[in-house]
Amino acid sequence: MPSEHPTLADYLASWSQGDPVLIAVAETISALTAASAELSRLIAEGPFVRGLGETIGDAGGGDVKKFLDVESHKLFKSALEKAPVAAMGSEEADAAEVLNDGAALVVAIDPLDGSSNIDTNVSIGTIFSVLPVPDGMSPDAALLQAGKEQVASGFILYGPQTTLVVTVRDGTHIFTMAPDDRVFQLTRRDLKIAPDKAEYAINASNERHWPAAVQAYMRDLKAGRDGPRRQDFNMRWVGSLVAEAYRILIRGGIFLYPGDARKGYEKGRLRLVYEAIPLALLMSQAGGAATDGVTPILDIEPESLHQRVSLVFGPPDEVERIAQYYEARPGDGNSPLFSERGLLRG
Ligand code: FBP
Repeated sequence: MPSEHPTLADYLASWSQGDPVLIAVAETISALTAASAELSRLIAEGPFVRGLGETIGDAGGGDVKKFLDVESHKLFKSALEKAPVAAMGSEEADAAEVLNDGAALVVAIDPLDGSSNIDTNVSIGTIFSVLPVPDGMSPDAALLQAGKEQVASGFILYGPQTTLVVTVRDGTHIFTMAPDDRVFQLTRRDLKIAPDKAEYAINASNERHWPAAVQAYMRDLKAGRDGPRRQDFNMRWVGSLVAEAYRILIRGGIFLYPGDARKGYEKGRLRLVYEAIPLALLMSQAGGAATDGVTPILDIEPESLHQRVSLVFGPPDEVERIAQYYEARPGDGNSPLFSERGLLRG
């Protein structure tokens, strides 16, 4: 009798069906999750490992580099060296790193998202995007393909449970790591984002810097049942993108990290290639949507590995509603494609 909770390995084997390209994707996901199981153990050791949450440098643009950021990068790099991966583009390295010449895939990765939360014992995670290397394309260029070209993406959440949220373009599924044998097992198949949860996630301390479109949208949400939405909204802000994404996949709600008027935040805070793009595929496979406020994240052609982007995700109707606020304020949009879409629509 098939198990109620098939393992990740079983799921990937039955999905890949002996196809060499799909087997390469499966091997890559297995390598990533094996490293994540090790990382989860290291995180759980917390105060027993000297300096785990220690800041060891400034990564620029409001980011600090912690000991655990560097350790996570090393763990994933050494795991991917043994997978069919030509290059890895990581938040923790300035340029893409070559792994296996001629291999079929590349991986973009944020080895440890939410690292400002390490020492507060709050959920953190690893986000990854798997892309093909088309014939004649260099691995560097392959890392900068639009998100719609991804063959797989996912994140591992190190929280009360260690959980993998993954898509191989066959729905978005959750695998939970069993505490005894540390094997990932399918615990939720084919997630679908709830369309109408009245909950938002945004760092409200930046309100005065937001574009007028976001200020107007948020004013309408906060007006609750006395405002145009005619219902009260709840707020959550964990400060770990992976935790917000997980909550929204599980119970709905909307996430915004818009570009704003602060120096260095004009294009937002989050990274396009290894944060927004993989999350956007997970969202779309779960019936949701992700944009930079206006343009679908999966359609954006990245220009550089560490590029920042405004990010909005959640149920499609709410994401579209936010686009309308931007469109109602021409010139206020932070998206370079704002006027293009306006023109297209016109
Ligand atoms: P890192 O990738 O450097 O960990 O930073 C990303 C992040 O921590 C996200 O997880 C989170 O959504 C955001 O920054 C929080 O930013 P802020 O502190 O401005 O609210």
